[in-house]
Amino acid sequence: MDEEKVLKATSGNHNLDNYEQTYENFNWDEVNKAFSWNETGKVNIAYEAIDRHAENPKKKGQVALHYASPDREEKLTFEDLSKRSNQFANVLKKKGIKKGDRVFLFMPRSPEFYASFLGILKLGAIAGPLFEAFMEQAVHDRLEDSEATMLITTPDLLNRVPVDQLPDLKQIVLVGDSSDIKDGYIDYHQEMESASDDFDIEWVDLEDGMLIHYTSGSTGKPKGVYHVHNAMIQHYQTGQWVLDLKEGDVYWCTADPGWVTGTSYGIFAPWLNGVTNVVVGGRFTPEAWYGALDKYNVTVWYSAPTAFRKLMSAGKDAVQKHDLSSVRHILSVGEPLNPEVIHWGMKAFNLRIHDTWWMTETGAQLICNYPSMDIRPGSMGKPIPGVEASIVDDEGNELPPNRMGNLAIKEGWPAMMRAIWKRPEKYESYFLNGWYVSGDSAYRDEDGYFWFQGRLDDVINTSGERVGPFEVESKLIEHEAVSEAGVIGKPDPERGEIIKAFISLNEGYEESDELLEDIRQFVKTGLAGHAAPREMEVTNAIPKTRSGKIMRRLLKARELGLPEGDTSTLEE
Ligand code: 6R9
Repeated sequence: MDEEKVLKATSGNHNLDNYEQTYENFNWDEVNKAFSWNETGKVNIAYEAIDRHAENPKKKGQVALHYASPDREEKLTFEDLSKRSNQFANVLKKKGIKKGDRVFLFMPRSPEFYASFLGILKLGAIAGPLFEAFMEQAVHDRLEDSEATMLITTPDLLNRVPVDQLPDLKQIVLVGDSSDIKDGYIDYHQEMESASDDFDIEWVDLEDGMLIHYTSGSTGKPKGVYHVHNAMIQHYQTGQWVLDLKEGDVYWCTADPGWVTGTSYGIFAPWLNGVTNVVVGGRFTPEAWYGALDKYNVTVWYSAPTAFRKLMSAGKDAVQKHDLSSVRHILSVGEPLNPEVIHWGMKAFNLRIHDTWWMTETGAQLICNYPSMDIRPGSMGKPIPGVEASIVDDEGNELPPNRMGNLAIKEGWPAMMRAIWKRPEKYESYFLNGWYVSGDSAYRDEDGYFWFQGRLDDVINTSGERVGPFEVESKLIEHEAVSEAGVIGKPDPERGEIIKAFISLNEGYEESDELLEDIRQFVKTGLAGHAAPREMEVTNAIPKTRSGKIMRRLLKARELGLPEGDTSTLEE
């Protein structure tokens, strides 16, 4: 490695001060000592995250949540959050919700979101957070597959919930003004007013479910990735090692809880560590984001390359208006972190940006850069202690350094998903020879640093959102003018990838700018804004396999002018 390119470890008092030594000696059982379940055998992640601090006279008055959106600002202490989530758990109990039931949340980030989410967990039910940007089809697929019996949403979003097509969905809680709440719906604020703030928490088993995150694959409907309370062991520990959280920190994770980053690291890691958490609602603007760092004196900041790239392109003026000196540690996740973004971070903050790699399925961080470690820009870092990572071939055999292959993790880390909801064969398909095979390709250098190469399947990563081409194609062909569609991710300097759609038109339709825009809008309103293709090309030959599968790999190769590879299965 060219020494000039390395960003040296930072000095100071870090929670993980000797990576190599800790890696050698660490055992997950040690983490149990941080929690009372070690003695009581009783577990609930919401207790460990919130109530434990609310019971502590020194912690209960500390701000747990600083909430800020353009039209609302609020702060809640650990005691406030404990009480509000108790109230909501009582509301759920009164409405007949039981342990194991799926309760979904489809609403913007707000104090009510966090109280509801924690209340669901306190009752032992399973929470399913959905992006507020989802449109009708996306909402339908997730509620149908999970057989959710209750949904918490807002009056504004209700028209995207196809209630009549969801036989399991029995109750809807609306968070909004009483005047907007029609008969037949549960009024959140009214119920909360009369609910007790005392609740006998449901003690569960470490292996009991708490959360389902839907994520897209390259084929088929989105998958329900199922997580259990045991994940807290890793959320807590990576909060220490990777986020380097300490007493007195103010932490901001910019991710929405519809994405796993917004739950594992937007809820659990900071609160399990008793740290003040900042949540910023509303749209991204450089002004709002720099403003939040400044106003709340954020010390530890977790975001994504797509956001850093936007801040980078906003230029110096935006930075200089703010005092960002409180920030001491910055992290990134979701896509490869470009070296030039790391270099921008050095200029704007005089800090290194620490890349972290993990997935919805892994539940928590696995391969990371640590403050006490040299950073090689472009590398995802090294596995956390307690986790074995490797590069394997398609048979599950480990490959030597510098060989590209499947990025794989030895089965059995604490936060690993425990199922794909109702699809055991899908779950099994992730594992090979004792390895969890991630679907990413990567290599490991001689010194143990991992380098990301790309997705092996066709999943598109646009501005940090994972979009399954299949979902977009399905929506495209629902448009009356579209007969066939093939969707790929096309490399883009700002968004990582953009969605490009190849479509063929039904007879009687002529290509025009208006028609293409109409089709784009159709996807946007039917699926989600981020799922709408930014580029579209009309073609009468979408390559498919003999069994009828669209060959996205081939579309992409042609688009990028790369060799076409094996086309033996191509339909003539
Ligand atoms: C947490 C999260 C997972 C996929 C993953 C990979 C990509 C995530 C990355 C990264 C390069 C990183 N990814 N972190 N690629 N460098 N540091 O992102 O979960 O939405 O399930 O996406 O994202 O391709 O396989 P999820």
